[in-house]
Amino acid sequence: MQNFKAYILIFLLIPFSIFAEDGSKLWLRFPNAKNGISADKIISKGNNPTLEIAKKELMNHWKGQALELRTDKSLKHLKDGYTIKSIQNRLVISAEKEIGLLYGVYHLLRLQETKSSTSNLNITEKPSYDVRILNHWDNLDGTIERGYAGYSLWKWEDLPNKISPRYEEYARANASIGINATVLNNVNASPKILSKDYLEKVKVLADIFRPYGIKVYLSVNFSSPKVLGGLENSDPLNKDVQKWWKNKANEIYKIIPDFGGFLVKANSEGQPGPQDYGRTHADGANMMGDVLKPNGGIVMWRAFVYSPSKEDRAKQAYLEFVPLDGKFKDNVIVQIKNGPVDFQPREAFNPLFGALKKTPEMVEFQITQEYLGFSNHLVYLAPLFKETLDSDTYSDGKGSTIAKITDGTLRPAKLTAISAVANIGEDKNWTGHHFAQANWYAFGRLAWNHSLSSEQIADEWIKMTFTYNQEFVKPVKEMMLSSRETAVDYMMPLGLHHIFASGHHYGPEPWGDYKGGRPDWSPVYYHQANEKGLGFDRTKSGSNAVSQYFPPLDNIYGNIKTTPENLILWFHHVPWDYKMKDGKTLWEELSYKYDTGVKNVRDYQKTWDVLQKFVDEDRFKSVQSRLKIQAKDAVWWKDACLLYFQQFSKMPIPYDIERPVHELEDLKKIKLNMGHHN
Ligand code: BDP
Repeated sequence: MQNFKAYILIFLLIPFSIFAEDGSKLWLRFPNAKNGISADKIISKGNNPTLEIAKKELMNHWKGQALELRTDKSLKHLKDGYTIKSIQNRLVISAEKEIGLLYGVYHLLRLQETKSSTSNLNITEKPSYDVRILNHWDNLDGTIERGYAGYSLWKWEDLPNKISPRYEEYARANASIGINATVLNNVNASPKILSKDYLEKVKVLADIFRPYGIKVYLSVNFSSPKVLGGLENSDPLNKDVQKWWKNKANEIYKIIPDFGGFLVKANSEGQPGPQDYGRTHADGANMMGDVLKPNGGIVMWRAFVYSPSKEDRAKQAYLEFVPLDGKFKDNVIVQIKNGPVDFQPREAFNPLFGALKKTPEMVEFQITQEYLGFSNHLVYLAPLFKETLDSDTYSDGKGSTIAKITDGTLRPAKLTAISAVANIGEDKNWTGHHFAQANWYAFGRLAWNHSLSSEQIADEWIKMTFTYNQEFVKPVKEMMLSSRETAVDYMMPLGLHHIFASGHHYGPEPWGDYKGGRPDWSPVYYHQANEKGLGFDRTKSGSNAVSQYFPPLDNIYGNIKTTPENLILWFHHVPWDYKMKDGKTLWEELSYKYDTGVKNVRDYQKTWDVLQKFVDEDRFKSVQSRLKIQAKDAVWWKDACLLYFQQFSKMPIPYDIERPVHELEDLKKIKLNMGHHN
């Protein structure tokens, strides 16, 4: 009888353990059972909730040697970091704080899961940035701006009473890759988030995240004093307004003593801000800095500002912020998108990096694939993140990379930070596409250590998420590493940008013009195609955006011969018959790039299909069907762009390139119903 029951149990469990792979475990795919080491093999002092989590993780999952977890005040210089050392017959993890110990435990588990050696360890880890933060663009009604993995994880209606188990899973996943901060709500912020009711809900999340080392921040609406507080205006120099923010900050800190601070989108895309009252960004940011300062909070003030003016959109943030350099309080950080336009598949880096010499700067990346095929396309973003971080701005001489400007190396800063817009939603696998999990993972790993290579990060992720079998790891890694360039090729090669369908930004719409709309939201503004050529002239003869770069970059980008070809159409209006470095004309080069993009996606389909035996059925099929969409979309992009641009180049599509399968007129009729304003 006993046996019989056991059989039934096994029978019931088998389908779940072998076949049901919904991706919900992310890269933390340890078996559920407690099969780690026993409590007596872990030496530690004190009882602290974070330490308890660290011990629990070890007891559930660590199959190696006995351990000691040791807090050590002399390790303060490592910040949230830790050391792991093999000492005689045990492993000793030391850190200044308990959170460092937890990070050390996840490091060990990563070594175990990737089948790396855990003997003779002598590891020292120190994070590249102090604040490693996700920005959720989640609205209070449960929708997510630019979210492609379902509705928001935050169930505002249910909070503060009903608590989803996913809140803690979310915290654990972030802690496992070193993310230590989160902005819960959309930068297009509802003033309601600061109401008492909502703060009580936020408190519940903050309490759950705290033992995992994660601090909560909020996006705030600049008009909150007026809209929520009923004041006459929200002028930052109005004493009543200042008092309102002070009281609000105090109220928040009473409820959430370790509250991180505010993220602010002001005077951008219709959001209110200090300029509504003739004040500057510094006036607005400093007022908020002042009220948060007594409790150690910070302000992340976004530099993503532009308005429909005659000025090249790519120049506007620089023009507004450079004159304010040195005017910001010391707990204000200017948060700058990687490129000067908007999270395009490839942009030149944002010239504001390095240009603010007396103001701390931080990068904002976008993990959610607003401009990269949503959760349908497989695009591994570590190479994009690295491209930005490794860009040399020359601001303080050669070697002034964006990483070194923002991590405190070149500009000693009180606090350093790095952020990214999350791709997380309530989908079972969190991110829609299984491979989009890798982008969340990669952001966390790079925020912790920006010198890791894209390859190293992909390698870890694949092994932990799928299998460490090299027959799988190698081809999947190649696919991931080339995937960003592939997307650039089939969408916007050679520095083309923002030729997306307006509003949803999913498919191509190079014909999109601004009749009745805003020029700076229209593809023709960005590609400038005409009989002569293609591309945006940002040299001296054009918008002169090149002048915003430090020498020698201003000259390098200002000269068509020295501009890297992957940005040539970003900086120049290039004649159709211009000879590229490989001898092809611009038109031919463009055609081949689109074709390469399509071919690569077809190759990814083959790569994936032969790997079927290594992957559970659910995840295999899910990725396979999305690759089909990606392949179709790539052809759609290629046909739309080549057929449209051909009207200007009047040149034939090179002979050995696959013929278009669409009519331009049919493609122009496609109207996806995906909503959104710009
Ligand atoms: C753009 C998005 C828009 C955001 C805006 C921002 O299209 O939805 O609100 O950026 O970052 O990429 O504020």
